[in-house]
Amino acid sequence: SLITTDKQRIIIGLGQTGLSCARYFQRAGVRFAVCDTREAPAAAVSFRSEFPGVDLHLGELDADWLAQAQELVISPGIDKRHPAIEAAVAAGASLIGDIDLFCREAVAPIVAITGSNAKSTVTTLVGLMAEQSGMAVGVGGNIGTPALDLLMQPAELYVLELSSFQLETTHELRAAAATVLNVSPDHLDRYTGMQDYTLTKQRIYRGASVVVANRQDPLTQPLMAQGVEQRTFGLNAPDLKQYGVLEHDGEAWLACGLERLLPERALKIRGRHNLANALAALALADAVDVPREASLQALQAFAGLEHRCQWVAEIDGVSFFNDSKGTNVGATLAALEGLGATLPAGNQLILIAGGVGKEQSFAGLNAPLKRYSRDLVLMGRDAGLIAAEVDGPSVHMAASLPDAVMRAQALASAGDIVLLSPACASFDMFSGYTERGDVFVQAVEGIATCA
Ligand code: UMA
Ligand code: ADP
Repeated sequence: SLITTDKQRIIIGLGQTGLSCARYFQRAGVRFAVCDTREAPAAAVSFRSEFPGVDLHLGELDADWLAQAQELVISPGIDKRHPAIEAAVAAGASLIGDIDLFCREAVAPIVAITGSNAKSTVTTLVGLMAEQSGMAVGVGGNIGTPALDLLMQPAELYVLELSSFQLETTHELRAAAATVLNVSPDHLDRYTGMQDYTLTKQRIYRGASVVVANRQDPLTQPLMAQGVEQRTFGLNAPDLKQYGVLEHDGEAWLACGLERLLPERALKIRGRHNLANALAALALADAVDVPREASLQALQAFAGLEHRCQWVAEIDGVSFFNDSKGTNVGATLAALEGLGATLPAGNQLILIAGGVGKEQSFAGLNAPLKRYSRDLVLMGRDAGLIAAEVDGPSVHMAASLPDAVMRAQALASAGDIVLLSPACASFDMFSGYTERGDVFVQAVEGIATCA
């Protein structure tokens, strides 16, 4: 009927995603409106000048208005359990995300990457591998450029980092290759529990041609039997056609089946966890026919992303590492184990952690802390919660991150490592993990100048 055909799309959320959806609908000549639960989202002013005449509703969501839409396109930062959204859906509105819109349009094959940790590292690597081979590749999603904006450039391949928030509203991705890299507790404030969170991550496998799973993490293995080609990666020796690590002449090699590809020392990225990341990227690139030669070249050239186990300075023999992107226990575990394994005998790793704990249990940190740390420096809102769960190292409470750096430096001796890997979100003290990492680097550089 006339009434249904005249229905508009409503974009919920005026952030990066909402803006990319608005640009997409405008290009497609589709009628749409936008709303945001905030009274004054930062993008409102520029939105009004870029999209004059488009309806923009700010503040409290109105279920009746939402229910009239043909489709609701929800941003990842909004919980779809919002009462007004649930009411609109119950009244018949369909709920989709920007990734659904992207999949309707994208012609080139998609490599889709999720996981609790290492998403950005693996996404960047696969993008660099494809680029090295001369392919026109669009890299985006949770890592930064909203997926729909990638459609504005010609591409032979898309590499998408997808968060669990984005996957919640993704219905049929049909990726050429999809992976869940690892699953450990994160964002549990948005999910009813680990099962809910894991199932959300596994939505990435829907309709995939090749599934890449982590042999050492059962939660990454597709739960539904679906007859798709499965490849695996892991830090143990691989079966035929699988990706893993082979020991040869006392050295660890990246390998595919029995074929040795690169020795560990040829990589610039450090730590065992980065071997797993390299293997996952290779498996994905192989699955979409990026020439192996180009992939291995890109892998050797990659020095890692900022704020991920990044070496900052060595002062009086003490090495400082910035892992501000370690925003959950799983990430901090990987950083502790990855760097701890490189400590000279008798030396310790002093961890700086704390912030917003996102309802995680911190008990998992105890094993590596017992092995590698005599001192632990805590800061931020949930420092007390962490202190209550760890036993082993002496706990030192810091008033700020620069204070934490000073305390850590005072405790450290030559050969030790000081690692910022908070296992927490940063929003109690900083605008985000980038600012937190920058403050850490500044504090370390301050010490370096005094030293
Ligand atoms: N918000 C409201 N009301 C609204 C809409 C948003 O309060 O109506 C709040 C959200 O709760 C959130 C903020 O506004 O605090 C931003 O939310 P958004 O959905 O508008 O975010 P975008 O600007 O569209 O950015 C999103 C991703 N952000 C989130 O998932 C929170 C970006 O990932 C992503 O780069 C971008 O889309 C492009 O795809 C950021 C992120 O923090 C880096 N991701 C989380 C993570 O990595 O852990 C999942
Ligand atoms: P994401 O995009 O998923 O947050 P990043 O590549 O930005 O992932 O890395 C985030 C953090 O995860 C890093 O700071 C590091 O501490 C940790 N990390 C890196 N690789 C792994 C891995 N294979 N397993 C667990 N944690 C990892």
